[in-house]
Amino acid sequence: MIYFRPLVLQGHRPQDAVSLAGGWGWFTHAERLERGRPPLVVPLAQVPGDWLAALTAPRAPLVGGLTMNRPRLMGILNLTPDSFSDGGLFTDPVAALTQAQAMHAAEAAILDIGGESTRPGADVVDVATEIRRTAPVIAALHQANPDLPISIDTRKAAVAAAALAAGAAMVNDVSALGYDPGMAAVVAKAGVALCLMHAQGTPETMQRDPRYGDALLDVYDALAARIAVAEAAGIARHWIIVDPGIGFGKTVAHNLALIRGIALFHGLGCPVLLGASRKGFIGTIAGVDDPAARMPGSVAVALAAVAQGVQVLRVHDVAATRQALDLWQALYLLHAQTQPEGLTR
Ligand code: HH2
Repeated sequence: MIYFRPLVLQGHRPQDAVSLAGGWGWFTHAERLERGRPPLVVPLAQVPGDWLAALTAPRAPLVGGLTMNRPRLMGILNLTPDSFSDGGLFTDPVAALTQAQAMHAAEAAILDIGGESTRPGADVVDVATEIRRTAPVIAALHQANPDLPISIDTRKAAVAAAALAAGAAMVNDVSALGYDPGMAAVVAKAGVALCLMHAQGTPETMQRDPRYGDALLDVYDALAARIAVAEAAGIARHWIIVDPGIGFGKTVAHNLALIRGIALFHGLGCPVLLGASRKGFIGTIAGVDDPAARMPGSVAVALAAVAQGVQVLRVHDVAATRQALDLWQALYLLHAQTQPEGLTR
């Protein structure tokens, strides 16, 4: 198979450029990728029509009218005792709601709430515990801020169903419907957004010698297959968002290849989400052990992703990432003649 990764730029654009996914990026060339061959830069005229259509079609709003024509922040709220960076900080519902309000005030467009750590080596949490951790906080948060979309970060159908009943509007499944056979039906019936994240293996074992033929192309193929599974289960494509799953069965080199090439995933025709915040590869490269001290590296990765048209950034440090994005937008987007509607804040 041959793949086409758009070489995304922003700001003043040449006349022959096409918009990436109806958003802020544009491109005039793509990288033609094929297993076993060196990459080749080709002009638009050599990008097949089906790839061009998928790469350029404006994306549907995600949840609650959340348009995908500017970068959006998804604030992370882990209601767990053992998450790798914020474990134990928000197990008290009052602390959780305070943190949620702070992320909302810092302009998180959506909150991702989880009750089970999926860090490498984490144990599975039983359904009742996961529901007890998440559903009451989602209900309280939804009541206080009905306009703030909430995503439930779970692999389990019953947890997703309880969260949706409590007011969540999106399901974030790090197993991409692969863990619980009942998950697809819950999402399809509710008609809500679904994040399909790539993982190789399960959290318990995934970091034991992960291997790929070509990490970028293998993850692309795997996500395409999971989209097909979701669609076959009755989940409309416009509800789906894809995520390469940084750190889920990946070495540092795999993570870097995926982030460097992330614009390829626009070819799947869905919004792209990146969750790199505070993750281990940032600590390894920057030499920072404490996950909470990895904000600067996380922000650097976030900006690299928006420069490739990534629509949703899943982050712990919402205010810091927002500030960086404001400056990035001022430099590269707001001055351009062809800025998308509604970019000005
Ligand atoms: N990463 C984590 C959890 N959920 N969901 C998506 N879509 N993408 C990700 O990269 C992702 C995710 C792991 O990070 P975190 O929630 O901070 O930690 P833990 O799993 O230890 O709770």
